[in-house]
Amino acid sequence: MIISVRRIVPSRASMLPALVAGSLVLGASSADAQAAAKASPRVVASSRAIVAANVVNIVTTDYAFDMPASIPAGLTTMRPSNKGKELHHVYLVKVDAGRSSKDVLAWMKAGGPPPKWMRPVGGPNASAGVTEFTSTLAAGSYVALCVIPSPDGVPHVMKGMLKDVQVTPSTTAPAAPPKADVTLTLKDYDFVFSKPLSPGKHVIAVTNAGPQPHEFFFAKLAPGKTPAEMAAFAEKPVGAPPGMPMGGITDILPGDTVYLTVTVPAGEYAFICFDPDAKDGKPHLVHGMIKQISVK
Ligand SMILES: [Cu+2]
Repeated sequence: MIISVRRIVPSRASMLPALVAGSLVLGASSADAQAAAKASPRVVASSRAIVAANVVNIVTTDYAFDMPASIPAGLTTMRPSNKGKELHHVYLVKVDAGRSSKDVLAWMKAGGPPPKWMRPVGGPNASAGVTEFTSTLAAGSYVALCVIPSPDGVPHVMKGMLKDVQVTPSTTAPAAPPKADVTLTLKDYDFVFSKPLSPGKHVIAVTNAGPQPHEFFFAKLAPGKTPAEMAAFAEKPVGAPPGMPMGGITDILPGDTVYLTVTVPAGEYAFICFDPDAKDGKPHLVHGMIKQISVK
């Protein structure tokens, strides 16, 4: 079992502004904040615990999540690594008090519209390498599931790939979100980048402008392969993959913003949303939410 939740302590230089912001959030007086700003970073660090994102390592296998059952609320970075033969993702939903994975599974078996007691909050989409997903988690009950289908067409969740996760209240000041260098807006039905994606490491702020929930999956295309071929493979993974899965995010609701940290080599990429449409149930890619993007 490889399970760890660890807190990354920011460098001293980055700690001070975070503390001042945190003091205000916690309701301290502005005099306190000014005093804190004047104090040495060492004293500040010992007087209040200020942390960056919690890093949660998630190991996926066929068909299970190896991850902590309890994590503290606040800014959270999910770092998935896949030890399975098939691709997996983390589709995280917040559920009302008293609900659990049993209710989610019962709904999935029965079918029908998404229940009101369940709210998707995103998570890292399938990748062959390392993709980090960062968002702020409120305290409450959550369920992680994988809805990627096996070659037999059955989604992994139906093979037992779901897990209850409790997010516990945190007493530490909220950490600031990561600084994004590019923004990706998801909308009905398009992917809009704030600027062209260059080769290298990026922190992408992903916002859903709605009105429907959206996800995105992206893959580096093999030479001569198309986004349509990649989409077909993702829906029915048989034969040689037409590209390398790079990650993305699972469903988020309109108005939500999450962060994706990823390193992209130069090349051609497919960006795809598989979410079922609210009107006709067809995947959003059928409505045009599939795009080829050059990284150069
Ligand atoms: Cu899976």
